[in-house]
This record gives sequence, structure tokens and C-alpha cells, in this order.
Amino acid sequence: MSHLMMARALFGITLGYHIGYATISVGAPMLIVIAEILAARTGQEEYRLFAKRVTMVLVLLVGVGLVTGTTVAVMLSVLWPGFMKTVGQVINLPFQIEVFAFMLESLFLAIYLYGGDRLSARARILSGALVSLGSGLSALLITDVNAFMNTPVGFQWTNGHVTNANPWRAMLNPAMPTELTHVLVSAYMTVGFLFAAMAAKGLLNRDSTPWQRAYYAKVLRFTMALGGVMAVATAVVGDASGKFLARYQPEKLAAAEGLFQTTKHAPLVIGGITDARTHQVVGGIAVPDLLSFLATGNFSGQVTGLDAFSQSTWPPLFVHVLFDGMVAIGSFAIAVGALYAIYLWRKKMTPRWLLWAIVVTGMLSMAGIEDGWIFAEIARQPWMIYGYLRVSQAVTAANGISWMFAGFLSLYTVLLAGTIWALRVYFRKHPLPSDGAQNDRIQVAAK
Ligand code: HEB
Repeated sequence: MSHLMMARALFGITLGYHIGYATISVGAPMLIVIAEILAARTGQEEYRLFAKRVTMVLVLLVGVGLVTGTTVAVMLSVLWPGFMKTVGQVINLPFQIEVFAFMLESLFLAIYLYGGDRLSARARILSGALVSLGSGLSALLITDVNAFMNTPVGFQWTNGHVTNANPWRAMLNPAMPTELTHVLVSAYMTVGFLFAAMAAKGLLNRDSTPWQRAYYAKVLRFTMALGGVMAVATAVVGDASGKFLARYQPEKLAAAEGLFQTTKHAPLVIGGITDARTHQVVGGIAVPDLLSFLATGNFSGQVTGLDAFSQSTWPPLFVHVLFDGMVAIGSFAIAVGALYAIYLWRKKMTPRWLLWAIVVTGMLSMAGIEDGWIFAEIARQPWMIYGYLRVSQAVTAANGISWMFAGFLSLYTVLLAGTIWALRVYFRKHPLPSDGAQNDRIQVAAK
């Protein structure tokens, strides 16, 4: 592997790993707040129990996320000194504000956790909501740095150097509205479906007691509601992201859709593989005019193709597969959510095949997050900061990346194994009670 590829691979794996943890840490507080509100409104202890169990997952993941997040920060300056040097002066506000968001999150997580049953329901809802706000803000602020990389504004570029930096303009860049919203709603969608998957597993387990079934059914209902609503929101915002690309990064959209010629009435090609030689998408289904409609809101609208760009700045063409994968996951999730809603509405039991589909949706959603990020980052190639700084210009000149590679890969493996191990031990020691009477004795383990 070349030096550059090695640096990219290492950074990609680091981020891919961190994003998994971060997604859950952003979504879990929202689930806790909803569960606390339901507990307060219905007086049903199951919701409070669920909130406590999610809290334990959250505490563990926030801990590991802290390690992986720090690794990302360190790696950013070690692997990409060019990036840090040139833009550290422009897009620094989000990093600074993020410190406060993180403080908000940890402070109220501590209050929620240690206060536990001693807090009133209202105080628990409030502190949970502030945790949710803090973690949501952290994610949005960091994502905003990525949005800046897609649409860099708020500075002047003279001889490869930043002058006249305007950090507020940089922060409020054109990619910000769609990208931040898409990331936030897809995180809520994913966490909703992940916990729905666990509840579905519980219902599929033939050893579950009647009380446990009732618990799982309740959890399934509101996690599916969150996942389903957010899946629709993800698609709506995803559509806006597509329109954003058509305007600001047309070659990214063109690569995503395998569109080589600038055309009106551009078709949307679903599936298939882009052939770099013949400049065609092989094996896909073309829906006439749909890409024009998605990109411009008009079936005859003009969509910019790759021909408008020098081939040296084309993104890799395989990103078409990544894009389709993300859209397929979103569509599948919406379909599963709709089927679940239909069964619920007709007051029928959720059939076992649908429970299995929910388990699959949980896992696919997380895959969708990774896929979406890989798509967004690879399809910006060769740029690190779109139009200004190439990835190859920002990479470190230092040797020894292969050693780092081996070291960090082992670190992630250990962390992942450790997380799974800790979660298993915790939930084995604190199994779901088999009946309501036992539940009364449960206290949250605030250690
Ligand atoms: Fe997504 C990205 C669209 C679904 C996750 N997305 C993205 C983009 C677009 C889209 C256009 C790019 C942007 C830029 O780069 O700037 N999506 C879309 C659509 C759909 C979707 C249309 C349908 C439904 N997603 C989805 C899902 C998920 C996601 C389902 C998960 C779960 N994405 C994502 C992510 C990303 C994306 C994470 C990265 C970030 C940004 O935004 O960029």
C-alpha cells in the first residue's frame, strides 16, 4: 500500500469505528428521555426499567467513545498536518463550542445517573433532555467541520495559505443545513431500530416469560415509532442532500448516479455497476427523468454530468454502489416500519418473520451510517477541502504509518472486544426480571 493509501485507510478505519460509538451515544439519550416521559405519563414501571438499561449501555459507550474520539483528534494532526495547518484557523469555532456541549452532556449524565431514583420524574426528564441536547450538539458541531470540507467558505486562499479568515461564515457554510440534519436524524433512526432489534429478539426468544413479552412489546412499540419516523425524515432530508449536491458538488452526485453527460431529463439508475471504460452503468434499472426530478425538482431539469469536470478530479466511480446501498437500506427500513405499523393498527400480533426483519433492520441501519459516511468521504476525492486542498497535499511526510496502523488496529480490536465483553457481563449480572414483582427490587447500578 502506498503511504497515502495507508494514511487514508488508517484514518478511515479510525473514523468508521468512532462513528459507530458516537451514533449510539447521540441516539441513546433520546430513547432515555422518551422512555422517562412514557414512564411518567403511564406510570408503567417497564419504561423506567428500559431507561435504566439503556443508561448503562450509554455510560459504557460514552467512555469508549471518549477514547476513540481522542484518537481521531490525535490522528487528525499526526496524519494530516496540512489539514490542521491550513484550516485550523478557519473552522475552529465548532471545536471550541463543542467543549461546552460535551460539558453539558457529561454534567447532566452524571446528575441523571447518580440522582437515579432519588430524582423526581420531572428532574430525570429534564436532565435526560439536557444530555440529549449536549450529545446532539457535539455531533452537529463536529459534523459541521466536515460540512466545511464539502463547501469551504469564509476565507481567502493566497498561495496555498489562508488569509482573511471569517470563522462564523465558515461555520455557517452551505452544506451545514442538510448535512447536519441528515446525520442527526439518521442517528436517531439507527438507535431506534437497534433497540427495536433487541426487543424483537426478546419476543422471538421462546423462553421469554409473559411479563418479559409485555416488556419487549412495549419497548418495541416506541423504539419502532422513533426509528420509523426518523427513517422517513432521513429520506426526506436525504432528498434535500441530493439537491444540495446538484448545486454545490455536482460531480459527487454525477458519480453517485453514474451520469457522464450533462443532460435534461436525466434518468435515475437503480442498482448496477458503473463501467469506467464504456461510461455506462451496467445492470441497473433506469427510471426516466427521475434524477432530474430529484436533483432539481423538475422532470426536465438539467443535471450536470462528469463531462463538466476534468477527469483528474472525478471521484472513484464505484461510489454508485455505496449510494445505492444507503438508499436501499433507507427504503427497506421504511417498508419494515410501515408493515409493523399496519399490524399494530389492525391490532394483530407482530408475526415472527416481521420480528426477524426488524432484527435485520437494526443491523442494516448501522451499516447505513457507515455506508453513508464512506460514500460522502470517498465521493469527495481527490479533495480534502473541496476545490482547495487535495488529500495528497495534506498527508504527513513522516514515515512509520505502518507501525501506527498495526498499533491502532490492535487498539480498536481490544476496545471492541472489551465493549462487547463488558455489555455481556453487565446484562448477565442484571438480567431482565422475569416478572413485575421482581422488577420492584431493581435499582440502577450507579457505580
Ligand atoms: Fe444518506 C450522506 C442521500 C438514506 C446516512 N446521504 C448522504 C448524501 C446524500 C444522501 C445525497 C451525501 C451528502 C454529502 O456528501 O454532502 N441518504 C440519502 C438518501 C437516502 C439516504 C436519498 C434515502 C432514504 N442515509 C440514508 C440512511 C442512512 C444515511 C438510511 C443511515 C441509516 N447519509 C448517511 C450518512 C451520510 C450520508 C451518515 C454522511 C454525512 C453526510 O450527510 O454527508
